[in-house]
Amino acid sequence: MKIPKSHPRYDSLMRRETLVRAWKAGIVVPEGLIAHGRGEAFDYLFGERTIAPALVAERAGAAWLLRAKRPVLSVNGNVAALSAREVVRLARSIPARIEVNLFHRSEARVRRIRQLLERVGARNVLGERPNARVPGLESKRALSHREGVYGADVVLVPLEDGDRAEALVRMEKVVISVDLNPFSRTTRTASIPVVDELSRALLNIHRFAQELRDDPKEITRLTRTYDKDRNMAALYSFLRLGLNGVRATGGTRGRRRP
Ligand code: PTJ
Repeated sequence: MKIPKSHPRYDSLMRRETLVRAWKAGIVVPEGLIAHGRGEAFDYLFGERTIAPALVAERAGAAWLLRAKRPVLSVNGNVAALSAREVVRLARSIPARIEVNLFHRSEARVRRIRQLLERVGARNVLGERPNARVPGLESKRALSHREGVYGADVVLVPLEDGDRAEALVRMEKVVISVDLNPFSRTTRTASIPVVDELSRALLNIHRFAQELRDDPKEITRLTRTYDKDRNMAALYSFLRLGLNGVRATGGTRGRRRP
């Protein structure tokens, strides 16, 4: 389908088209399309923009990734389809390993996602032939690499399921999630929950990493001062204010119409 550039929600519609194409190519699972719809609904509530508390979490996330000894970015089907280039760029700038780690795992899909990442410049992507299991997880999400998610000290988990986020926190890793659902188990469990749309979040984390890389004092300050509870409280009040604004104005102020 050709989407006119003039459409007020062009970016969002393009993301949907990209995901459908990736589903046809065997990168995304049908469940990934459902997950995306859930994310879109929350993004709409936030006005389809990055809100201030998300920026705070993104900056803290960048600082933790830069400070890490073994940082790892975890990639699933949706993340590969929507943001392969951004993942590779972020991995290079930290630098961090990339591991393909799937909930609906099949070896063929891990291989296809690894190849997609390599086509946009990734090297030594982990995922095939896993050599470790995250303890306490029944799902195939547990399959991982000692040089990857299993051995990481800081791990970025975009569009995660709550079970693995919990298991990784139990392993005492710093878990940075990206999930538009402010109430999901992942968001509630992660050490640094980023409640923002995936592509915007990755761009912002990359930008902050570039800014911070030569500023070790600021990196230390950010890792010491980030306060998850305060950040989430700010996020919930943004959400409340946004909803009150919708009630007061009939839903159009500051928002793009569908
Ligand atoms: O590729 P696989 O097999 O690993 O499967 C990937 C999915 C996403 C299907 C799997 O991890 C899954 O089932 O995830 P959940 O439990 O549905 O959670 C995904 C979360 O991501 C939901 O809370 C959505 O709100 C959120 N989400 C979806 N799209 C975006 C998003 N958050 C930010 N940006 C998005 N574009």
